[in-house]
Amino acid sequence: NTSALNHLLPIKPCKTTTTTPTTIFTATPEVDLSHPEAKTVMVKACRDYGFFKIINHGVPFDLIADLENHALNFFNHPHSSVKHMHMAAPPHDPFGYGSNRIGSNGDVGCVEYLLLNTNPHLISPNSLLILHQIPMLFRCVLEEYIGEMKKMCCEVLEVMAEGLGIVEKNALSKVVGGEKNDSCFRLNHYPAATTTEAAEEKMLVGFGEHTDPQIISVLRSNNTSGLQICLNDGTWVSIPPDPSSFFINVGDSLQVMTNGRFKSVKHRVLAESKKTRVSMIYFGGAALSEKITPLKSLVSKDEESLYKEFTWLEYKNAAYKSRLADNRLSLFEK
Ligand code: GA4
Repeated sequence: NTSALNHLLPIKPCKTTTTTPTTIFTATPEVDLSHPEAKTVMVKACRDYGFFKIINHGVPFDLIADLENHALNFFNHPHSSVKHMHMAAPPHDPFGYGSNRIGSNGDVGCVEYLLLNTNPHLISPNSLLILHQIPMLFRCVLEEYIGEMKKMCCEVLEVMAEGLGIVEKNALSKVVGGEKNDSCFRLNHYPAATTTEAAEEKMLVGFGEHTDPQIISVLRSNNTSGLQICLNDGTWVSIPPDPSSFFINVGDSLQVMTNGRFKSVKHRVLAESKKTRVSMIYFGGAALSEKITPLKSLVSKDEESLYKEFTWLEYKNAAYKSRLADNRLSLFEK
């Protein structure tokens, strides 16, 4: 039975695609959380794109650089014991170390990653294994960074609630800031495209198109291009890298909580660069038992929910059974 051993094979199934060069998007909305107009800019960005960036955020650059260096160090060691342990890890736990395969349903990408639960109460076996194997210093930096990301997520969601005219300041932030939040963290390492691929103007699919199932995602990458978002009219645009800012994606859960006012942004990573790309993403998720439903304080009494009732656990289970590019929310639309 070869399929049972598939996850042990060190494969390199990088899909290549030749696409016409994508337009560079120069209109990424910029939000300075301390600016009085932050809430207005943010809400408009969430409606128009489901995407914006946070500038002047106050997360120490040294912490960001430290984490990036630890990540590079890890990924640049092909014989790391963690990687080998994970080649043999059960395929049904999507957490831990992975390369080339995304999720468990056959999606592939030219990426190596570490995927970890951030809530110690909700940690999967593979997440735990990783945390026990990586150097202590790496783990400390990781924990500190994750702490900063949780704070940032809450701050963003507070400003957002205010912008939406919701009186309860923490109506959104309490969902990801709660004790039982099911958030996760991902370090992605995209190798540079080879010169042959570059010469042929082929772009490697690093991470195929998808939306994030959670509430919001906070992404930081090094100074390497590759991230693209899909605009409402279906065109794909490249986001110029900005290592000093954080990019925020609206996820499916927030689309539901705003009853479709905000759109979860379809995005992907195409390696079009001659440089290695490193990204670190915090996915702010609700508690498993949380009902993902339009906020009462946002919709009027006679406005009907566009979605069936479901909990984050139900949505997450359905999402993890889907393929990366699937429209996961359509299963829950009324
Ligand atoms: C996309 C957002 C996060 O990276 C992630 C991904 C998860 C995985 O890599 O295992 C999923 C993907 C993501 C959505 C659909 C399913 C699950 C891969 C996949 C095919 C960690 C998440 O929560 O959902």
